[in-house]
Amino acid sequence: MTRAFVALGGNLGDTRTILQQALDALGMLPGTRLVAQSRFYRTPPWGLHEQPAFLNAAAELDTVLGPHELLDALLRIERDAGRVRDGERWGPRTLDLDLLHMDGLALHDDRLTLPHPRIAERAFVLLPLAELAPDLELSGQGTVSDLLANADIAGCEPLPQ
Ligand code: PH2
Ligand code: MG
Ligand code: MG
Repeated sequence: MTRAFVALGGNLGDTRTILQQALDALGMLPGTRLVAQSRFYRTPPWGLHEQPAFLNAAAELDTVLGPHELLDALLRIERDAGRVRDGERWGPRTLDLDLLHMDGLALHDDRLTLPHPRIAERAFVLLPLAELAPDLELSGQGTVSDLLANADIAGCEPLPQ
């Protein structure tokens, strides 16, 4: 069993429903348990500004899946939510699931880098992740709460529950 963290995001369609369905789908993966989910945050678009605001969240999983099996599962859940991958980099999307970290694992290949290399610069990842794992050490980057203390969280707000 490995502890894993996944970032969820989207800004096309009924994102609140899409994110909750994705969280449920994560918990139903083979050999996988959804340990915790963060609140949902409304966040200003990062990278490409002329697009609707995003909703972002994070999930904590226990899984027997290996990193590439889990990645394949995330891509399948994205496709099931109607994600099309012909759009712009950083452009609008119905559902984005990014594997952030798996306990004890550092790897880099053509499909996957762990920990995810761009967590430190993204408040929309750090805010929900800090609810689940403030003391998590992202090898080479620092702890989640240290990174959040240096992040620009302007415009990021939790949705009323
Ligand atoms: N995802 C992107 C690009 N920009 N901005 C926010 N606020 N949230 C996201 O999830 C996001 C983004 C590409 O994956
Ligand atoms: Mg992403
Ligand atoms: Mg992605």
